[in-house]
Amino acid sequence: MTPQNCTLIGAPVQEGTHQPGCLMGPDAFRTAGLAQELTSLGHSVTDRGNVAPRALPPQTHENQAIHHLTETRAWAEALQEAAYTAAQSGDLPIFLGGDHSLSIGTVAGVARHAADLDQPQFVLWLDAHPDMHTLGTTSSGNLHGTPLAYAMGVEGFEGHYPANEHPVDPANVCLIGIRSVDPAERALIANLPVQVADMRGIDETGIAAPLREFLAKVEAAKGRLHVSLDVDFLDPGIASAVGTTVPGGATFREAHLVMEMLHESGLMTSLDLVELNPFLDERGKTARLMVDLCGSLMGRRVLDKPTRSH
Ligand code: B3U
Ligand code: MN
Ligand code: MN
Repeated sequence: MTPQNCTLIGAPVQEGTHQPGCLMGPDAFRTAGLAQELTSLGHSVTDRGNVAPRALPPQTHENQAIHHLTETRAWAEALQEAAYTAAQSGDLPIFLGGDHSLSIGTVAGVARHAADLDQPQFVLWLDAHPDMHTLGTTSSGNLHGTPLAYAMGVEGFEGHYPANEHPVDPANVCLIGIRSVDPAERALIANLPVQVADMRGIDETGIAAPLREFLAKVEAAKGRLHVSLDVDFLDPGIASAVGTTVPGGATFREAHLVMEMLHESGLMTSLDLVELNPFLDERGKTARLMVDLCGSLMGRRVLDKPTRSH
């Protein structure tokens, strides 16, 4: 295993949701021993502390449901810059959320670096939700429901979110774990060449097949891979510390398998850990599970020989 230099970047953003608590996410990851887990696997870790949002003048949108638009943009600008700088260093940036609106900044930031390198940017979205609303379609007004649409350059953010200079090609996006989709997102998915593995498909083929297919595409294109892991990708029975629990999520074993396959691919170049709400956690159980999954993602394995017999 190649040791990596991991950079932890805290993004205590919670304005993208209605429920307070994600603000405590970065410190919960630290308390649950993320850095220690990574160093025990031979990696080096630099914790850069938390990013602070920019100060911006107030802005509004005609969709009255939207809340915290100014704050979301302020975080997006700061995180885009932080992500770009971290990616340029050549280290592995790990963004500690914070709700999923932080990916408005992180994906655009790493994609800017991929464009500098003239490599295609790929995104793996591990989530119960597609997070593909625009400012015009969100009815909850929770902007954590918008980052993937923005990342792909979908229209509907102009003048409100930062200009997205390097949108990710929808053909380079894969969503796994999807089981709660709003009508506007359904329409968008139908019209875009994104790869989607919903739970119905996963039940039929297993979780490895769609991931293997996607990783093969990333490898063939010599792409860079951003992984965005939402706690609600996991089944609420094993991960309850999240604002929107959706039944029927990834099991403990499915989630570890995804992490192990990602590690074996050697393709991941940046990572978001989002939507952990420590205020809803039971004695840090979900935080510790997320750290445990990061262990598998970064090289912890059951045996020191290939698992498969063929
Ligand atoms: N699609 C719904 C629900 C949702 C999206 N992301 C989360 N929940 N975590 C919405 O509010 O946009
Ligand atoms: Mn999400
Ligand atoms: Mn979600």
